[in-house]
Amino acid sequence: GHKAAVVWLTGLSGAGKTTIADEVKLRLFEQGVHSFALDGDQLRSGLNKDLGFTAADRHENIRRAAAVAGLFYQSGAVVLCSFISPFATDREEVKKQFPEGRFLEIYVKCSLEECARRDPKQLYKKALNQSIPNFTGINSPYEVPEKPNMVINTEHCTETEAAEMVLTLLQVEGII
Ligand code: GGZ
Repeated sequence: GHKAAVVWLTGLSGAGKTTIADEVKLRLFEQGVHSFALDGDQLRSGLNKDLGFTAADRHENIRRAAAVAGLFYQSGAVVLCSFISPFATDREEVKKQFPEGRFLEIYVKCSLEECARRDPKQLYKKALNQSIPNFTGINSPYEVPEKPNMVINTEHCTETEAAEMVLTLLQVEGII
């Protein structure tokens, strides 16, 4: 068996949060571990449709995301959450809702330059042309986690290596 846990991936847009979560989800499924992935795009297209990207809206986005994560946690799943979650206070609030050792914060690190180079959705291009207000890293802040459980630098590792790092953390923490 496995324990319920919340794996919280934080980092810039394009850093690789959702990509890592998808790979971890696949690997956990192969091991018979029940996981569930939540991310900004998905929640913002439904439950959080009313929210934009001001600091207040991001705060509310994270509050609701944590509430949903809590429901899946209660069902016994390993919940993989991918949200920019740029504010340290918001991330600390989420952490408080889960028992010690059941909330793992992972900083998905990637330089702004590299994220802007990848730019899969051409959002950085638009943001740099000033056509997107409050874009993280351009005209909205990102507070780097001070004591994350793990840092994954996606400029220096493959998707597979990143997923293996997360799986190792889950093993070390006694979740799987
Ligand atoms: C940041 C934005 C913005 C602005 C749209 N700033 O890489 P993506 O496209 O697929 O994921 C990003 C997503 C961020 O949503 P989150 O819910 O994770 O943000 S937060 O935790 O800060 O509430 C990006 C897209 O939405 N996007 N506009 N202005 N990202």
